Amino acid sequence: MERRSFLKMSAALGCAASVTGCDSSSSDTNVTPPEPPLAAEQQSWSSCLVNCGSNCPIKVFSRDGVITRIETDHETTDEYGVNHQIRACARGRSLRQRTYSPDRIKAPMKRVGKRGEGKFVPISWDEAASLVASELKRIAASYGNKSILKHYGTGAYYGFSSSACFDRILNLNGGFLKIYGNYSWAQQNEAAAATGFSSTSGSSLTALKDSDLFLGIGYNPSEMRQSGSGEGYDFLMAISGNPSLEVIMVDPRYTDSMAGKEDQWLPIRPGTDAAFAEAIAYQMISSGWVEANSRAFLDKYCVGYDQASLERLIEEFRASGDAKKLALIPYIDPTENYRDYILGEGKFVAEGGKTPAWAAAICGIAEDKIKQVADKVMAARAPYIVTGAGVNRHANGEQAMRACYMLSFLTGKVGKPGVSNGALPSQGSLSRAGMSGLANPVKETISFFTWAEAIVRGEEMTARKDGLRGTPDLDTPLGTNIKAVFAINSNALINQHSDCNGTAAILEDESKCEFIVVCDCWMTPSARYADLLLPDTSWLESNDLVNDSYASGIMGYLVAMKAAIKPLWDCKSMYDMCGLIADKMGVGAAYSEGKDEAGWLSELYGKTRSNAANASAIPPLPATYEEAQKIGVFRAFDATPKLALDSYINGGKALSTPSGKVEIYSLLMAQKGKDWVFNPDIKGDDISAIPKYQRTWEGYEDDETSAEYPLQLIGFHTKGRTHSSYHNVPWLREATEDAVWMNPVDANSRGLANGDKALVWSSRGTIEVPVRVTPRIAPGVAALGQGAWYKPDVSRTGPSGHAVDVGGCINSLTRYQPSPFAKGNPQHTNRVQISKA
Ligand SMILES: Nc1nc2c(c(=O)[nH]1)N[C@H]1C(S)=C(S)[C@@H](COP(=O)(O)OP(=O)(O)OC[C@H]3O[C@@H](n4cnc5c(=O)[nH]c(N)nc54)[C@H](O)[C@@H]3O)O[C@H]1N2
Ligand SMILES: Nc1nc2c(c(=O)[nH]1)N[C@H]1C(S)=C(S)[C@@H](COP(=O)(O)OP(=O)(O)OC[C@H]3O[C@@H](n4cnc5c(=O)[nH]c(N)nc54)[C@H](O)[C@@H]3O)O[C@H]1N2
Ligand code: SF4
Ligand SMILES: [Mo]
Repeated sequence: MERRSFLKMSAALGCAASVTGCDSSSSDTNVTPPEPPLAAEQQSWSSCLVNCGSNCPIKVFSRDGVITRIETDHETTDEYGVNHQIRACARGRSLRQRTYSPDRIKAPMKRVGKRGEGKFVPISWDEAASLVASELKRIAASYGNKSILKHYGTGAYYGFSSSACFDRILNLNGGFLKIYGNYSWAQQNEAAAATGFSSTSGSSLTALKDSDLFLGIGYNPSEMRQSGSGEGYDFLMAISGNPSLEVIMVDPRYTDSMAGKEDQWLPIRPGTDAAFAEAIAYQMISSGWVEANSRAFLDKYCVGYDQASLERLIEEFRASGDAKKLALIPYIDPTENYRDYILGEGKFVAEGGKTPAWAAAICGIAEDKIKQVADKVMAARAPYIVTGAGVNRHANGEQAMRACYMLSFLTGKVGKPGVSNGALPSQGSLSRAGMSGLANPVKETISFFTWAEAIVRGEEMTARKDGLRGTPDLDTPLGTNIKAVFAINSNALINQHSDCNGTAAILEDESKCEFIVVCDCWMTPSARYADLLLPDTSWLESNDLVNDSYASGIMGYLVAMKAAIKPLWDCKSMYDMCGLIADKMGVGAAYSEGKDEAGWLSELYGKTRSNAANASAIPPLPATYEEAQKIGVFRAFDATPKLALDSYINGGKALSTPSGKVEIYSLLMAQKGKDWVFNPDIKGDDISAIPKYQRTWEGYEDDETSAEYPLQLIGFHTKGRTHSSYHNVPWLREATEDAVWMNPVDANSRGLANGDKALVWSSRGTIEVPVRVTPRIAPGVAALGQGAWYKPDVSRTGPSGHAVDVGGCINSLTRYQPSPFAKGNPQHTNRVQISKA
């Protein structure tokens, strides 16, 4: 019965997927005529667990084992700040189509062709589990556990049946190589920590009610936090609730976060925010404003503003007798201070001051506009500045973020109502208990971004050269290349990592990495590079307990998910598949701790329910998980404004920097800048203790590449996908155009009109995409939504000398070049040329 209705369902979906070829009024014989309902419709709660920062609840209707329709949360009276609805965006609402997508991986599969060719044969779960168990044993014995990598992957924010199940089996095998950092925030996390806070510790958006100036730099919550209760909605409510707030947005693109809601859009050249920020600082300092208004704040709460500040720090460290502090003294150079750098004084005389005229020539924002912004920042009673992660995903994103963070501190008002610290706004959350991945005996970690390099030269990678962590000293190498990769809910094996063509070449060499496991639901570009494919159940087939995720806006929530349908085909949950592998490894009992899915869910629910942090949930969490599944959604909204650095400025609690203060002069950066080695051939590959605008490879000022590749290309996070997730949903491909944005000036000079097919190429690859000619992008800059699926057409060679990627994946163009401090991904720093295809 179930199979019969599913087949019927597929026919109906096939029709929906190709709207143009399917006319309901015609005599199309492929359409199965509707039949009377077979059974009553059931309703259950699921959740969209993609990495957009929210986990929106999804209401799933099914009949006779088949999903019939999807609705969103509309359970409440939708009063903002009280019980507003957590409505899913277009992506979540397309989950029925995604669940029944024809490219679902339906059974475990083993590679038969060459790696990357995409040829597989189905195998049994028994064979799949045995293969993983034996390969784990073999590779650990031959190369050591450090050679087994669990790769970055963010496709499914499950609570319990998550990729942590793989951590368990890998740890029960003696451990694995872990990664630090992430593709989202690598540079900004390090930049913020070096300065003295977390990159998500900004004042909450409810604090905007007390502000009079909002300066958003690369901040686009309307597109990247789309949930009905997400940051985009909080932002809209905050700015519309404060009509006297002036909103200035700095972005190469005119984003949906503007769309008429801004007072001013300043189109900036990518990678030049530091120059813009420094010119504002120049105005603030050279006019005497800082001396008169914020000098006392800088002296009390920060180190490194001027020479005297650093001299005092040396004295203080000397007097402390603390060995760690004493060891840092040689790294403190008082002549290398922020004030002198900005004004072009002291050792910076030859460089000159960072004047608005200097910055304008770099960042493309006119000198008088920069001066106006500086005047507004100085005049504001409560300036709220936020720097988005688009600024961090650049060649020297660390410096760019730090340069922008400085502006808030120069005002001397951080800690006051309505003021923030430049970081992303704090969010609300309910917390849920999760399953432990068990202890990992391997101590070394590599930057998430350097994994493919570690397949080639992990052996010799060190802390000093490659930012390795967990080694005894700067020069002890990792000692092994990566020999096995587990890519679990990850498309970063190729699609989301930089330089697809370069990565493909590394992965295709089967002598290098010997075993690649991909666990996914769909046949993605990364899945093609697997040796073994493990088909996971999708969210709508799963029971789980999830919270709002990590950036869901001020509203916190929990969703008690209940499988709407049984696992499709031969798919298994990660918990169950890893259970089979654990059995083959002979560690089944240690893996499961004697619990099945229901046992785990009930235990985790119990812990979640007794967590005092969830006491504000509405409705209150009932006694059992089964009861919670009937209710589905629990929410909490705390409207009390959270202020950035409140506990430090207003509460006297020291920061976690070596000085305990906000470090304008970062001691850790000073230390690593001196101790680590950098490549002098790579422009901008060094670490400076004070934030500095830097010329970087393929930046606006890179004259080595500007003639051949005259356009700067940035990626952005598009509404049509979450990264590569949801790319295979035809409805979304129709709803959101994937086209490269070009300014009319750049398009006209190339004879390109709206909708024309164009080739975009860098030295790393060529893609083919349509053109969108729009004044919403700065001249000289092109922009492309990231995440489209890499699809090289080997029958065509592009101007770069590579097969043309007709899928239009931006990572066919991006460069693999770890940033200096975080060793992070500079995926928005690219130079390209574009011509008619
Ligand atoms: N050029 C460029 N590249 C970028 C970025 C950029 O801005 N520009 N952004 C970067 C950022 S910020 C990030 S976070 C990364 C994201 O990179 P990834 O973490 O790889 O994110 P996704 O592309 O969403 O891929 C997630 C994978 O999980 C799979 N998946 C979804 N649901 C499930 C499930 O239930 N079970 C299993 N097993 N698998 C599932 C999806 O099919 C998909 O293959 O990309 C980075 N790459
Ligand atoms: N719809 C949707 N939402 C998402 C995601 C998605 O893929 N799709 N991904 C999620 C994830 S994992 C993450 S990490 C976040 C990413 O969120 P962000 O990192 O904030 O997203 P981006 O689109 O990369 O960048 C934000 C803005 O910065 C701008 N920008 C790029 N370079 C520069 C620059 O040099 N200077 C300035 N001033 N602006 C610049 C871009 O034009 C863009 O408007 O989004 C999350 N939300
Ligand atoms: S993609 Fe994000 S905003 Fe959209 S439904 Fe999913 S969780 Fe919600
Ligand atoms: Mo991300």
